[in-house]
Amino acid sequence: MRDYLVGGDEPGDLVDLRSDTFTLPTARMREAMARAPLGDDVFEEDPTVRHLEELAAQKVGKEAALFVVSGTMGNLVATLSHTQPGEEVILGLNSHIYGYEVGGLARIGGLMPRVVDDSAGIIRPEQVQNALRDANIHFAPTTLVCMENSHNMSGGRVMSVEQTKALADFAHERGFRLHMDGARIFNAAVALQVPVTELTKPVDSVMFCLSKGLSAPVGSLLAGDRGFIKRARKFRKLLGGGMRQAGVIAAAGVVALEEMVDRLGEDHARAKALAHGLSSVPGVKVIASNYQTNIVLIDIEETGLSSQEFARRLGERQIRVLTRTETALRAVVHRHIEDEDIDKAIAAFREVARGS
Ligand code: TLP
Repeated sequence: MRDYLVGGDEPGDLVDLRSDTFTLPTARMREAMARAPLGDDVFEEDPTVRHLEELAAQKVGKEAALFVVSGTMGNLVATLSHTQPGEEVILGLNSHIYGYEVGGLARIGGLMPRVVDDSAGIIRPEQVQNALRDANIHFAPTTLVCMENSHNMSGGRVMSVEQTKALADFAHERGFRLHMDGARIFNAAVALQVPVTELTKPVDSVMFCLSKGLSAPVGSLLAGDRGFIKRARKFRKLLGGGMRQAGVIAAAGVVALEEMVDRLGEDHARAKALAHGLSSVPGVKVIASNYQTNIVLIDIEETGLSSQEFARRLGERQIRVLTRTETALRAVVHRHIEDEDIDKAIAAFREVARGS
């Protein structure tokens, strides 16, 4: 039994590459959760939540931070706090906010999305420029730009400090704000070997997740200046996200930020090993050949199997992945994936690809 499993958790022989969201809390997280001092966080009286928010703000170089239930809630609260209904938001066609957050931007925010092509994982100032239109009575005014780092749908690609600064400068020159969906911003910082603040300082707000590679069971943070976080706190309440003794879960988040960032490089190294190994499997292609963090996209079209069927056959061999398109799969490496699991996964891909 692997050390992160306690009675009742899933057995350890499964290689679960579906997402880093499947990571279970560490023993130190469970201890911290049991010991955490608590209070009512709607009254801002939970000392553990306050500690987590202060630590988070300091980690990403912002004045303040807000603990939210999920990345989806953090992004929604951010877009609501930056805008008024009826405004236009520029964001990537493949971004999580646009494609995977149930349309909250439009439905709850009353916001008009205008998309640019982020299939390479980045948004350049020229693309935003091309999406802009002159002031005209017909148009919804643009006030916000959203970016994503690392970029999930392109296979975890990263946007550099220079690219982020260029986008932020462009947005600010035009009076727009820039929000970063940094669900995996620590993966990006580790991959780029830069302090995370270099990536987050240029943006007006950043959301990042504790519950992905950092292994906390629940929660994300939204960080920005004090006025922004004050508005965000109100929107979090509106959405039903005012939690009470939330220090129980925030305690795990503190451990996540203090202890789990530096090890992300191990996941990246194993993702590379997986990508290299899969490249040698006939019929299998690793899509984003410059995969940079913990996500690997795999094209299996040449095998003649649909991605659903390929994933099902991998599942029979105790390897779990998600389908990304009809012909592509996604594998995400995280703390529960060890070297032998990478070997097992490559061997299973080989078997399924050759139809044995
Ligand atoms: N991503 C999940 C799924 O929703 C696809 C995953 O397994 O990758 N931003 C980005 C870039 C994300 O990848 C995710 C989650 C979120 C936001 C939302 O976070 P949660 O799941 O906490 O709402």
